[in-house]
Amino acid sequence: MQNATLAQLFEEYADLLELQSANSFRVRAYRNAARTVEALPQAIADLVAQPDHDLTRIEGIGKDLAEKLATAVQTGSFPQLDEARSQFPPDVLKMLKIPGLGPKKVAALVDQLQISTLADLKAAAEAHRIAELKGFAKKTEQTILEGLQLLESVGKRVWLSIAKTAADAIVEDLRASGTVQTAEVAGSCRRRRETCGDLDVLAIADDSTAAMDRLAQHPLVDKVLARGETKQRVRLENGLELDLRVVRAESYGAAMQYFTGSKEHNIVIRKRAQERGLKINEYGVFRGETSIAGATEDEVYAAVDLPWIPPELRENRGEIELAEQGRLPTLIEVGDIQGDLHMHTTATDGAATIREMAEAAKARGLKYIAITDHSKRVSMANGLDAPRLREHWKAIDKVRGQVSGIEILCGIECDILEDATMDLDDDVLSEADLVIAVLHYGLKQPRDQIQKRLLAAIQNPHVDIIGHPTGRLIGSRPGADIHFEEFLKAAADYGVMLEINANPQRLDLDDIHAAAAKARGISIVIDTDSHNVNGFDVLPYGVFQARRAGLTKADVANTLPFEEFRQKLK
Ligand code: DGT
Ligand code: CA
Ligand code: CA
Repeated sequence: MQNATLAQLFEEYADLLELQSANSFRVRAYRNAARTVEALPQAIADLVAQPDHDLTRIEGIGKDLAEKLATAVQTGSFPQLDEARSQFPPDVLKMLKIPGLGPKKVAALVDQLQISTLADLKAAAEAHRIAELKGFAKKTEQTILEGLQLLESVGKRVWLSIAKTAADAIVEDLRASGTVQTAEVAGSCRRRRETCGDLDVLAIADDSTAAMDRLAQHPLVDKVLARGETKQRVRLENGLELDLRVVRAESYGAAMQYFTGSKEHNIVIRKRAQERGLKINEYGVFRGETSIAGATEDEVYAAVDLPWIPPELRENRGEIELAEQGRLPTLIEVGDIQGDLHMHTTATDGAATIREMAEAAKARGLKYIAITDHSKRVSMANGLDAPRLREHWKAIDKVRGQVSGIEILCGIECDILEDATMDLDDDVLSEADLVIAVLHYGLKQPRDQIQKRLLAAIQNPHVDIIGHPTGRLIGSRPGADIHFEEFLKAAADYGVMLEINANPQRLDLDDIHAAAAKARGISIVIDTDSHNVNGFDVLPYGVFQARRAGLTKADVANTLPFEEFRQKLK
């Protein structure tokens, strides 16, 4: 159990005491305890693990607190907290987080309106039953409804694009402010996981005050949730929470390594340290009391006889073995991508013309693109039938003469229909330079039917790529139920490429399946699926997912020069 988790228990206990109208001196004592615990450099759990530990030797920890801490480390809670919890409905603590709802008001809502869940609270506010209570204003109902909305977004994982955009802005501001020597994001965001639960930012500074003040003032920061000597937790206006940890230069590499995680990766690294008679933590690598590494991650990995491991691979999925054998892949980089094979124009649901898309792609350094508008089944996107598609290709051919320095392929994103036939006939598909086949409808069909559809597309002599194979939308729509082994085997047998769709909501294939595709020698393409000229900007997210899959430049077909890429098309 981490100190931060222990601190949360004491905060919770203080909240519950307040709800019970306990003596304010007692409440404050537990809030102070939470802060003390949070700010401690050594892990309480480690201290408690020592046979002759005495927590009261730590300044600010008395006998009562020491006992509760030891119990909490061992059991995850302490009896007084359990007792207090049992007196209130579980949602009550969440109600306290709503701005404007202090313990007195929440207690009144529970007692007088028998509110026990957030749903009850919402219903009461909407029915204007709250304004009728003594001490409540009409305005409070509105505040409550807004607060409930915010609560819904808190604690939810967000797409990497949202997390990383916020983290980058904050890190850049800290660096530019001169309050830190350097700052970087760690955690899942640095590992480029497809979603982030919260943000973890590390900074070097001798004095944390200025950096923390700066963060508190940042326009993206909505509220400071907690502040200690070296750590500050804030809530961003989008509901995402961010931890800033200020460390010394000599610990920076160790802290980066520790807080980048993943936890699973770190467990193995820590074990390697133990095997070498070393101890590793967020402050450094130690032999006895002596620090032998900590300033850089290179040093930390070297101390356990490993080369530096790219953060995207740190999931304990075999990267440590590869590192040990000197076989870590040289991961693909955004700059390796030369072409983009999936995009839309005004012919269907895109916002830009063929020419605008071609020029925007060229401006971003791409050497070739495929225009792949929808086929007719996607009627709400004005999908193309054969005659319109042939006209569209003529228009593309015309743009080829107008925009130099970029090759443009006449493509189509063709639906694989629910009955496992293709939305367009073979004769028109045979005229395409490039065909992406996709599932859009009937994603919930039984596995056998989904499989039949995918296999039919793979076996179609004109299909080059299966686009966003599962059809999932991260956090909102599960993907189709695919028998992956069979699917990958067929793609390999028929030489069909598989897409990593770079749209941060899709990232489809995901890291695990892209790694499995690589293992079968399948070529991957990373596409943006752009619907406007700014759509190209999501490319890095596709590359991040490819890196998490361990893909190199050689594994990704659209890193090839145009002529070589064209050789791969049917
Ligand atoms: P998230 O926030 O859920 O997207 O995922 P992470 O990986 O960012 O996790 P987070 O924010 O809880 O912690 C950041 C890193 O700190 C995590 O990847 C590894 C490290 N860490 C956190 N808790 C522990 C722990 O109990 N033991 C160890 N060894 N490392 C931990
Ligand atoms: Ca995190
Ligand atoms: Ca965190």
